[in-house]
Amino acid sequence: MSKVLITSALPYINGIPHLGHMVGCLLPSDVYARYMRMMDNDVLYIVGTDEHGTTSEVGALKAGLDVQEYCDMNHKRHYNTYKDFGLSFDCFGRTSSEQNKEMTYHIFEQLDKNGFIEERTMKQVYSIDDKMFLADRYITGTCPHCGYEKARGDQCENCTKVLEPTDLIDAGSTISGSKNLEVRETKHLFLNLPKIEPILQQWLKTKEAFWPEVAYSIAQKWLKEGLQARCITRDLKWGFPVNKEGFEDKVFYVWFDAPIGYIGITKQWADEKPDERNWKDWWYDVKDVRHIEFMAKDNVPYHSITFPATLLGTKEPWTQVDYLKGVSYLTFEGGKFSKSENRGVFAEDAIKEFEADYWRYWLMSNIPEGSDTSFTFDLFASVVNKDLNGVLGNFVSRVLKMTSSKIGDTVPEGGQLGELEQKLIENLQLSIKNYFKYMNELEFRKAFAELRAIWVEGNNYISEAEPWTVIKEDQAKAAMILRTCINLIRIFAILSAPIMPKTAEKMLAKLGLGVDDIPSLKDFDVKKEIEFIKAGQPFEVGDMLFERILPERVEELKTKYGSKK
Ligand code: B3M
Ligand code: ZN
Repeated sequence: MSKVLITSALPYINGIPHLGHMVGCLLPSDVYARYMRMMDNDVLYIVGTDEHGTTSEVGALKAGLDVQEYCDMNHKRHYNTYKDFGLSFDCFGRTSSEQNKEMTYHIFEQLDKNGFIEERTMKQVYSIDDKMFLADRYITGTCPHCGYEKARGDQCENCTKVLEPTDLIDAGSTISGSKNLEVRETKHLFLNLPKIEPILQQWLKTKEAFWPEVAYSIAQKWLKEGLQARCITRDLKWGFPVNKEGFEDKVFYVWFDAPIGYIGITKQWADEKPDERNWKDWWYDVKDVRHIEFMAKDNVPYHSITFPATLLGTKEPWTQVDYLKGVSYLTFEGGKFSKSENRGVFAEDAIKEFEADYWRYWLMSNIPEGSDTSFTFDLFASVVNKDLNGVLGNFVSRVLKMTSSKIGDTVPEGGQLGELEQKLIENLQLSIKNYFKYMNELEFRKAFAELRAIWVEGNNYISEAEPWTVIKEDQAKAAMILRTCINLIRIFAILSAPIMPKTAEKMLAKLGLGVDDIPSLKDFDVKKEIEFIKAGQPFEVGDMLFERILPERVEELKTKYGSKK
């Protein structure tokens, strides 16, 4: 059994997750975690909320709560949403935990001891009207590199270049809108990235063959531009107070302790059962762990450069990322999701419209792996109607209804697999091999196109085998065909479980089976599985698996979620 450590980027506590967040890191990490478990790996899947920074302070202020209360409340809200979406994390932790504080302090001390931390007096933007230093994302202005007018003080979303707030042209406070800003001097701590660069370069070389193009090229682009020391402290109240003399009134920058959060959350998980679990088995001086990280593309520089450099700078044997899945953006009808403009589908609302598996399937089979992808209700409805209701749902209901009406409510007896079934097995063997290959390579679009092709095989088979005609002359043969189709339902359920866990459960339940009956995928052999369910097993026709989304409903949804204004 291999150990696979899976982490999703930790969503900001103040953000309301929309479909873009779901597909950017949360869903792919879950689908992969489920698949890796089914492949018999020892999986640890970590998610949690990223809680520090000005955004939380401002969010709490707006909500009229203190920051801790605000974070407690939102942490639960995030947790519930992700549970509703079927995320199967082992721990949903928090970057503000005591465990993470301990890790952050330790890592900082090591960096400092090794000479990678330096003090600098710097100029920082102070908002006179807001009476506070404005951190990073609370300053917007024009990007000096690409001219984008809404660039944030920490990074330009448009060209992905990392910025210092003072780089921005015509900057203003996003809290009050005030341009009454002045630059004041303040003392801060910096992570000396140029000094760590040689070890980082060496480490990065070992990753070229393993990282997807998107991630590796972003990392290389960053290196080419030249690394600069990064400020890792802030003049804020909410955060971990800096554990260094003279800096106690400052806190660590949110991006310093956020990725350390993966380790901190693992410790939270281990602390729940100290006799059984040890965080070090996953993070410290271990050779048998493969670490896969999932994130949206704007997070790639931090995870391919800053965080690895932070860990390398400790000169301790930390587990580093082995594969970094960077995902492009999902847009909403070609534009941005915006809560304030009531535009786009947010995860909490999505689940009230359709069960999680509708979204899981659409998002994962359309995941923006290459360029950005646009969500539209027309596309959504067309995929649900064609793939889920049409190809998969229709097959299941057709097979069970036909068997029930022509023979009865138990799996029919008689006949033996013939030539057509051999051909079916061969086709499935090939498609399943490809499906597993793409899943192993984290090529989700290709994987789910293959899954769909597997369902199509079932439809092709029944059309060709024509049990409704055969039954008139050869009862036994018709029974064998329908039995084979019922076995296909089980096979489809098993293979669909990583992307549509609830649907898989429903399909199995129709056949009197539960999720515990799902076999390992490791030695999955269609030849054996196609005859797994024997004659005599009772089944239930039940409801259709998926509803059809009618044009009127599509129009309603478009109006409700701001597709048309
Ligand atoms: N919260 C940024 C984001 O959600 C940040 C990720 C932290 S991962 C350690 O885009
Ligand atoms: Zn830019």
